Amino acid sequence: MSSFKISSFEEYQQVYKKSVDDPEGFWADIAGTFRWQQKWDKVLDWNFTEPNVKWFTGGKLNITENCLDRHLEKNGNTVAYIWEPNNPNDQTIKYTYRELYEKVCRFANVLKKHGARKGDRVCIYMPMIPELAIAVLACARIGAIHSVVFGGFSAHSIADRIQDAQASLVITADGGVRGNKEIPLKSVMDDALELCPTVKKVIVYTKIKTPAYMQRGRDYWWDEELATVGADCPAEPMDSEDTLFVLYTSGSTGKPKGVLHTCGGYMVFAQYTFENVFQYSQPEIFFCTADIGWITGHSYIVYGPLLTGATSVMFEGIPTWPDPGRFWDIVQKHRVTTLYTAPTAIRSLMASGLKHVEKKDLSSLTKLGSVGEPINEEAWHWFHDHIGKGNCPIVDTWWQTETGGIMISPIAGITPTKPGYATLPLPGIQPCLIDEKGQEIEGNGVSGNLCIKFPWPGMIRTTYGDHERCRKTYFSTYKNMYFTGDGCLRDDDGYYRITGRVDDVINVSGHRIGTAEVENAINMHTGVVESAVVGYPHDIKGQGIYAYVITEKTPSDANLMKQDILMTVSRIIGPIAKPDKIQFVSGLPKTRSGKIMRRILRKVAEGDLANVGDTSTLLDPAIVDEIKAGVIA
Ligand code: 6R9
Repeated sequence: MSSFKISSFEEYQQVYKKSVDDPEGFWADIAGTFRWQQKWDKVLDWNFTEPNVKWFTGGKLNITENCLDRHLEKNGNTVAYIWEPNNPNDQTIKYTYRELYEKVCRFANVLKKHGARKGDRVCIYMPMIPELAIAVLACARIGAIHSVVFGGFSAHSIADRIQDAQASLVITADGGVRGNKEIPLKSVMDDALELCPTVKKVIVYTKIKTPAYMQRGRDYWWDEELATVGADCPAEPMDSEDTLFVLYTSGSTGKPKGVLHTCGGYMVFAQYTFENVFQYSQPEIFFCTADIGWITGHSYIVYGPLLTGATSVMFEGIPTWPDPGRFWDIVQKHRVTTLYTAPTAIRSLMASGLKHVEKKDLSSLTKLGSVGEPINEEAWHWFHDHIGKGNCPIVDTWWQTETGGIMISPIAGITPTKPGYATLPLPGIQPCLIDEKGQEIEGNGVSGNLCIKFPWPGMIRTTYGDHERCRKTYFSTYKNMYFTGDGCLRDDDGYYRITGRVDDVINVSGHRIGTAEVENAINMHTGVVESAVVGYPHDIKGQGIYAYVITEKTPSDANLMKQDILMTVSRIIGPIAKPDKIQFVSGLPKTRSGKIMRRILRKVAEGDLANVGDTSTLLDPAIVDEIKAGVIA
């Protein structure tokens, strides 16, 4: 179908060069392989000062016609999803492209029946079941903007996101199961909805048959509604630059922002990156272990694979249940060829020992992928040797919610790899390293802040409802550059190695968490005066969360107060943001202007007490000794 799959390293180099010399021609060729209702007039319009980025303007399309309709004639009976349930004894479900198409169209009609129209925001809060993908695609079918909220977020977090997006409709389930835990999704959503007057309708899928409160006139059962609508649903014509979705992510400030992606560019980029990086062709079986609540799931469980006509595994559960061999059982059972997972999962499975790997038949695997955080060499080698048996290339893919798809990564089997390196930019991507003064650092064997100097189709267009925030966050640090927030090294071969965030974002088990967000949550707890949160190296999670907390008075039961703080953070954000360590302190190291010196707090949290550096500019240098003395190892 496509004509953009690179097949050798020489070709990569040539195509890369072409993509820099003539970016518009390069992307136009790729875009030409899609189904457009009307061709674009102009490939690209841009400046990074406002910023204003528009791709394929004047073009009309619907991404679901490219994900579904265009496969029907020849590949309608190809399996789109192999759904693996949480409980290995339950039934696997397979949906062909035709079945998926039918389910999407019918559910899209349910959304229409309940008033959803092009441009309306729909919040989706569901477990990892096929209906989640169906809900996402049904929104896209009618031009409604989906905002998927990860099933692990609290009512408070959901409410924030619904309010920010002013969503009018919610799609959820009675509950979900992960491992041996049941999550009462509807009940959490009901708490959120108390704070969300914009939501008029809620569609509820029955998954675990847990009792659910169903408010008359607001809440409707998914299955019952399906029976009331027709099967046909024409795809809404969308402009290239109409919004496809919003996905909230954490930044340096307390409030998560809605990263906004548009229809045409995101579509082109999702398929281009999927097909090239993973070198996908039928009948390979692709398994991305992410949750659709994160960007990785959006681009490489839903859109990228479906646009490509791929067969993917969607997994409801967690890697460690019923035992830490679950991923390998799934690989064996479904003859998975490509496994795309996160370093944190690799490290945790590595820690549980080879006994869970040894008896599994992993011979179907030909390619491996990693995403979400830097992969340490030990984990890389374990993945390579014990899962890939030494003959599967690993693609270490660097990208972000804001980039829409993979940016810097090996092309599987084509780019020579190096442990810990995301290697080289994909054709069409122009990264650069910038020094403190804002100057580009040329040459190799250098490091700096990672920026991108030319637009690509999948990039963020704005932060929902607050364009100024988008400009400030990404386009104001360096002139005419998109700033990623990551530090990066380019070695003597020109290979890129991402070294981690240089802002106040920490990466816990591959999840982005803003330190300010966690601080705000802790500060909401009664008796807390102030707090400061930093990341520290954690063997399994990559980074752990270390919180320094000042209390009004010495807690009578310090342990209980710590538990209470954890409960508060769970309530306000979700369990993923719970600090690993809490240290009560009487003060924080502040400069005379009142700024917290996080550098010092980081050093202490890392256990590097000898190197906290100069403390003479602090308001109260003595506080550092107290903090050092109380450090939690
Ligand atoms: C896709 C995704 C983005 C941040 C990013 C960076 C880190 C992602 C990485 C990586 C090193 C990789 N990150 N992939 N760091 N090597 N291969 O994870 O999006 O959740 O928005 O996180 O994750 O720090 O800036 P998102």
